[in-house]
Amino acid sequence: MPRSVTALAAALSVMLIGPAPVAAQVIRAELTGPDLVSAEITPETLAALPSREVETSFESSKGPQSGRYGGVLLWDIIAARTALDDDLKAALRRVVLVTASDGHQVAFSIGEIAPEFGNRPIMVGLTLDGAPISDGLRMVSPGDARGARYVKGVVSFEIR
Ligand SMILES: Nc1nc2c(c(=O)[nH]1)N[C@H]1C(S)=C(S)[C@@H](COP(=O)(O)O)O[C@H]1N2
Ligand SMILES: [Mo]
Repeated sequence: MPRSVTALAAALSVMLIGPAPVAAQVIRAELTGPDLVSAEITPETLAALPSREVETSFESSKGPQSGRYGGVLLWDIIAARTALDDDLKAALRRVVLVTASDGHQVAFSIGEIAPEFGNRPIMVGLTLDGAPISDGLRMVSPGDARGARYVKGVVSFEIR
């Protein structure tokens, strides 16, 4: 078939049946930990928890970045899905190891995020400057001077 005919056929099929559907990205991460049935963390399951917004800025290898992230406090997720908040003194030994799809890992400590201790507003981010973050859950670590803990594409939270 001449190229122009092929191009016309392709153009016609887009007009008639629309562009090929792009598979919607499934955004989900697994939360695991001691004495815990594993829980699924998705934008839908997070919608049941209080959301908040925070202005952030950090330094990166690409220069300074700033933005307004919306999301849910990591502490609120842990308090809702585990019993760690029942015995805070014992929980202070623990960390939340966050892993991304590319293998990037960072830890946040329970003492850092617990409201009665560090009270840092570390969040699981769902929006940036009001727009949904479409490529996965993003950690938000307000106050960090550098961006390494703003983990993109989180696939798991392991309380250890
Ligand atoms: N999954 C993943 N998240 C990541 C990184 C990474 O390598 N992998 N790099 C971090 C670092 S070092 C910085 S400075 C910021 C950069 O954020 P940006 O990609 O939005 O500019 O992302 C952070 N999040
Ligand atoms: Mo970075």
